[in-house]
Amino acid sequence: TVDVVALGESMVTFLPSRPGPLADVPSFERAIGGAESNTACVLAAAGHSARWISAVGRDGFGDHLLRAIGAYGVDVSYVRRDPHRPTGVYFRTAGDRASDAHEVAYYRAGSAASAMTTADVDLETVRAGRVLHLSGITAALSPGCLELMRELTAPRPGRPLVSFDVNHRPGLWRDSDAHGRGSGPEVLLELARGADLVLVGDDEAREAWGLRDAAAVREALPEPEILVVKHGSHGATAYGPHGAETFVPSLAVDVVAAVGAGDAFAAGFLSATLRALPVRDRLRHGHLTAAAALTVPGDLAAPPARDLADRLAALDDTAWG
Ligand code: KDG
Repeated sequence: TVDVVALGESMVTFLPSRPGPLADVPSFERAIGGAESNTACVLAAAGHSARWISAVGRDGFGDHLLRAIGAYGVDVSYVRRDPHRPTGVYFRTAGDRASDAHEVAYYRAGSAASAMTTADVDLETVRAGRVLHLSGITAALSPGCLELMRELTAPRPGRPLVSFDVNHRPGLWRDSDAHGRGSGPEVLLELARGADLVLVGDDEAREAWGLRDAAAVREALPEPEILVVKHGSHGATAYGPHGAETFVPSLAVDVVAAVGAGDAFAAGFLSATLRALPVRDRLRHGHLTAAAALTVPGDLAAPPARDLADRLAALDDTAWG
């Protein structure tokens, strides 16, 4: 059995050659992005078996994504090639380091991945791992993708551990009501309720659901066995069964770009979950892996070597702030 299956859209990402607003950036460098494949890449780099399921166009960008994600050791053999629709791409600015306010320009409407449905994705393959990692981005892509997300988060005997990173992207939900999908926040809450592990930023919870603190998020989301609320550079709190609550501070690093840090955090947390480590260590592995992503301009950074990460995670509380 493969450790982790991640399903979601990946895009060729264009990173700016210099800071500033999109209107002023003269050139971009090609990289790869996609929250779920980012998590799969980091897990594969950390020594886990990982599979990414999606669709890409029969175009050069699709070739590049398969090659680049495959090069991390992720199994890309189940990614569908769509002869009629293109691979999605997006451009972004470097943003300002402190607030990570960056501009994003997506060119993904009508993409191959947005056309995924329960009918053309092999659900057995999607459910074949120990963990199925999903994110709220997929639900925003199209009615068909939303239906797929509902199917994968529905209760089902013997299903893998379903991990759901809320990833609220307001820009992708703009016309959702008009398309009969409900509002983004409503849908994200509904999907989160069906997952076993939910990861959410306190900023997202505030923006999407108007929930002011982590305890309020747990109250609104009592169903998942584990709920992780991330407090940015401050730390993260995990809520477990029977009211268990564990807070672990973040590592202090000089942030280069925050994009991809959430995906890396998920990978570190999942890696430690797959190894059945205690919750405190899962959070610590999340922070260690996120720190690697925070200190590079792109989404993806190599995670710390497992031995080193285990040693750092085992340090006593004083070393962890
Ligand atoms: O988490 C990083 C992602 O935001 C990025 O890679 C692009 O998947 C992406 C999205 O839809 O925003």
